[in-house]
Amino acid sequence: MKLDRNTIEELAAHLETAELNAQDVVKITDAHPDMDFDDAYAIQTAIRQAKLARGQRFAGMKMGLTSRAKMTQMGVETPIYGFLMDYMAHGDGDQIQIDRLIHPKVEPEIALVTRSDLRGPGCHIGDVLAATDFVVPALEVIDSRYRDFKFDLKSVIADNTSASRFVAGGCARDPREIDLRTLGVVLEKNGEVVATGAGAAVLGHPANSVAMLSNMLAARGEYIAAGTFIMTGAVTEAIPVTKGDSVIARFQGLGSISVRFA
Ligand code: OOG
Ligand code: MG
Repeated sequence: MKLDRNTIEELAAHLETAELNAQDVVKITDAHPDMDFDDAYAIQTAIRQAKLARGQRFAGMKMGLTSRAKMTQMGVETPIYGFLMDYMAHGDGDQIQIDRLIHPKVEPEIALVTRSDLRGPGCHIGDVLAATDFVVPALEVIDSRYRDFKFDLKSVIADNTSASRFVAGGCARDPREIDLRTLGVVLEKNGEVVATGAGAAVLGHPANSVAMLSNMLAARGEYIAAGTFIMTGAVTEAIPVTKGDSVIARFQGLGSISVRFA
């Protein structure tokens, strides 16, 4: 760690204020070029603690930058993780208020819910499949608090990996019954196909993303508890949305999710 406790708390408050006021800020590594990855996750954790202290509830975990499409789009090379809270959740068919967001983008994701604890290190795809209760499609709305969506890895980790809103919907399926690698995904905006992909885009298999999450958490003495909802990361690049846009994400054999931005 390179930053002291006060600076970590200050940066957490700075980034959370940007989120809650929907006002962008410059990336924090500009003023703190020496900060390291432990500092970045400590800032993210401080944001999570602040939300919990205000009575909001933990709703799950997310992996980010797990596909080549996303790494290329954002110019970063390493998967990262963040957390989800209850107020970020929307239902299938909902309207999402865009005025509360800065410059949102949508991305289709494959999510799962665990039925037993998952602990790294050494967690692999077999452990994840054995611990998975069901797989469910999801749509993430990311909204970087950084100006023009420009950041480096440490800045985006501190900013809770751009987490903003998410929708889980469609059909829940047993991961043993479907091949998550060949599961096709189609993203449509205002009736036009804007991105397509398949589950294998996510680290070869979306369950690998959860194994990686469990191993990354283990490095901090944490684990994935039974019953955790986990989004495994965008299958395609993220697509910007503006007021009035309708979005549908279709998942082969798992149904679809639609939202409108109002
Ligand atoms: C970082 C979050 C990436 C994903 O699914 O890859 C992410 C960003 O692109 O702003 O959530
Ligand atoms: Mg995502």
